[in-house]
Amino acid sequence: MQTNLNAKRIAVVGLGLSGLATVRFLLAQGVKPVLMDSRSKPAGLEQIAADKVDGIYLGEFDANRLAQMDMIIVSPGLALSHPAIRFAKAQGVEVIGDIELFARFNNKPVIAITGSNGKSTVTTLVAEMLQQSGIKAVAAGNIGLPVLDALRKQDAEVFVLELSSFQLDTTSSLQSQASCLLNVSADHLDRYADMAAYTASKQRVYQQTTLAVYNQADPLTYPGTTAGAAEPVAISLADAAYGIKQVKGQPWLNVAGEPLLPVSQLAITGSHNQFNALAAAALALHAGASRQAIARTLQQFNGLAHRCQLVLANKGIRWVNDSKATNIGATLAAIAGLRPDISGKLILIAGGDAKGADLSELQPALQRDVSHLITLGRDGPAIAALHPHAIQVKDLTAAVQQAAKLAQSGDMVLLSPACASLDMFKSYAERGELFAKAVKELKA
Ligand code: UMA
Ligand code: ADP
Repeated sequence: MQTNLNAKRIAVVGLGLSGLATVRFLLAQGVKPVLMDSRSKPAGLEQIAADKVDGIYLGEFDANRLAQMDMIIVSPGLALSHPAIRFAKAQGVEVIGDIELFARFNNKPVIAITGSNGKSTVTTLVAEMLQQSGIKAVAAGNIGLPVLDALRKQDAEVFVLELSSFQLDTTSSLQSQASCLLNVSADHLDRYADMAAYTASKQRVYQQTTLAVYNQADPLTYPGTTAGAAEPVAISLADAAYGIKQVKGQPWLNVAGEPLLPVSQLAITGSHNQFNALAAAALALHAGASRQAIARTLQQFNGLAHRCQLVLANKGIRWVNDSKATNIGATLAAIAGLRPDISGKLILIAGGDAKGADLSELQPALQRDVSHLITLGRDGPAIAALHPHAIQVKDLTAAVQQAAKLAQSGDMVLLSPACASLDMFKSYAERGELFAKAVKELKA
């Protein structure tokens, strides 16, 4: 599907990574868009020559100006409930996101991946499995590379897209060869009215797909009416076509009904990562990857930075950076995945911006598995209230110093915040880097 954008009045609202990529794409199409951002100085705006566009408006959005457009391309970081955007929509202006624009121009196969947790891991695995099979796969979307920048890569043969719920909300014509909803747990409840609305947004990944990969253990991922006639494929940690099978007393990954690899040969750890490996294998196999390449990738890929990453092992104490755990589900997965492997105490550092989540879901795991809890940030006190031995500290360096006082040989100190970082840091990556730095300074 190709849309004729010429002669359309188009506004790009939000000038972050994806907004700037959208502007570049529109300019290449011969369109002069109107640019808007609520910030007074969005980073990177200097890359756009002001005389090439039809005006740059910073600060509060002008609803009347937006209402004069034919189309608004809105950034994922902006809520569609913003009064100016709602007003323009009510006047008949088409409101889409960069993924929708990509979908209207792309003619290559797409693999689409969403879920509350595990998206980046699965997206990276699928792209790697395809590349190791000699297929030029490009990973893009929420993982970092804006899809409209990816679209310019002429030699790409398959796009592997990580999609957030925000991106799915503004997408309606994306066709995918295979899609996957990994899991649904509370996240972004500051943007959605309730879990039902958030789940409905995630389910949109199954629109216009041929293979719907879902999580047998999570009914919220079951392909519903949006999946139409797509073939459903269940991923499970039980004995199943895509599951874990005992072969001569050893657990193996079973892929398409055949044992592929002993679990002990997986380079990533934790049961959540066995699940991720199986989901990635199902998607990659459908897109043409070979079983050998899938197995090789799983033997080699040892995880992305800031996801349950060992920063330092010193004096028998392991320091683990899971800064990417920005919601409760990710922290629960880290605790469940790592606890069996700890001989001593688990000391958890958590807190930040909980994005409106009900933090009490953390309580059973905190009380059962965590010996000491150190909290920080805006919602730190609410997490601290769930544990008898919790200490709220002023910043991450103080958290690391406090953990050092408590830790002994055999213990693990885990940064897995269950919260976004934005109340104290630029990003989860900055938070993770600062943690690693503070830990290494302890040793010095
Ligand atoms: N912002 C404003 N005013 C504006 C526009 C944006 O204050 O007018 C703020 C937003 O509230 C947000 C920040 O600026 O805090 C960035 O927002 P954006 O929409 O401009 O984001 P981009 O830089 O385009 O990055 C987006 C994704 N970000 C979000 O969805 C918030 C990136 O995912 C993605 O990698 C990138 O597009 C390329 O596709 C990041 C993310 O945090 C990793 N995603 C969320 C998550 O994973 O939980 C959904
Ligand atoms: P996303 O891109 O969805 O944020 P990542 O692969 O970056 O996912 O992992 C984010 C966090 O979620 C990490 O803390 C990781 O340990 C945890 N995680 C990864 N896969 C899963 C899964 N399948 N279920 C629950 N948690 C997971």
